[in-house]
Amino acid sequence: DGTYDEAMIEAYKNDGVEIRSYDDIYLDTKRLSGQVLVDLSAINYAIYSFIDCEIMDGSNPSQYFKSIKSDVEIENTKHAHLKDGVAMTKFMYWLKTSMPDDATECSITDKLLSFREAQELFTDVSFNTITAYKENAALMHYHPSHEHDVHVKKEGMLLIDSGGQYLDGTTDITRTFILGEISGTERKYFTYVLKAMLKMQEAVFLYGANGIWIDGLVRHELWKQHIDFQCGTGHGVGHFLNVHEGPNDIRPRLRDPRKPSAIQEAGMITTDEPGVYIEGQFGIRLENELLCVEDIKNEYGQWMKFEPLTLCPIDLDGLDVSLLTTDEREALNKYHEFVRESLKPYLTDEENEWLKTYTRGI
Ligand SMILES: [Mn+2]
Repeated sequence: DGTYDEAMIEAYKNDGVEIRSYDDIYLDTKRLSGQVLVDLSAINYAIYSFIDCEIMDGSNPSQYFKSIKSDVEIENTKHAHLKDGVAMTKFMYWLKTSMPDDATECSITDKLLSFREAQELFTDVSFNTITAYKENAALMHYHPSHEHDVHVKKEGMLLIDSGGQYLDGTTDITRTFILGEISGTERKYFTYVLKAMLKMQEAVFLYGANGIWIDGLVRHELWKQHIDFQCGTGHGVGHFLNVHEGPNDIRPRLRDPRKPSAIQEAGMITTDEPGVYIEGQFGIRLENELLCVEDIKNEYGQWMKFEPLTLCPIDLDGLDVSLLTTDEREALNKYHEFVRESLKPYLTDEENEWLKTYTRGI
């Protein structure tokens, strides 16, 4: 109908794709014959009722192909994470050293945005930033609002779940920052959340492990303490696309009982984001994005592991180091060394000096 660019239509035609008018789908659906693959959880009833042949219910295979990133996408994504890490770490330095006394959830959100905007190829946030102070962080999908802006003081915890869309990749990161005094309970739970996050980041598993298996591994760290959280542990992330992308969910049960939990494949990018939410008191969440890669292969099969992509310190001010095992301390130190060395060329001398303290070995 003339709303499409001619060159685009031509390019699609060369790839065997024909552009049709939007409403043609209903009559075209009626003309289908033989067997058709339909994702019954993703179509409307009108389309369903027009199908007059055998239906095979299943996911669109393109979802799976898309979730396995190409070498170029992986290289670009790493670059996007480097820039996002520079922005997040400069922001953390500001938060820890220069946050003004009249700071609010909204003013802090704007400040974080300004650090992302300074990065090349930044286009927008990848979702509305969740900046949640103290008990607001216990509400899982909280967003700050100008109508009810909240004063942020130099005490307690501040949870920020945010991300950026860059032309070379999409990011999603959560950090819980310690702004001053916190209670012993908060410190204990902060440390348990870190233990759970490290479980996935450090996981080694035989090829074939799916999202339910990995969820159990992570959640067990919290279940040992008889605490749980009412959401998934992780999700796939698109490449300059949706910040939530299937099928590589990490969650305790299937979203749709007809779709099996996806197996982790090399090249998938998945978030690792356990949390603890205590109503009326506080919320703690830590989130890194992980790239699934092949480990060694031996007589047991192909071993798999994860590489962290996210580059920002975990706030050591929230930790009770005595609750960590030697392995956990080594894993955190290894991650912090990776953060420090990766970001070093892009930070000022003052920021690097500060970063040394916040990535120190524990
Ligand atoms: Mn996420």
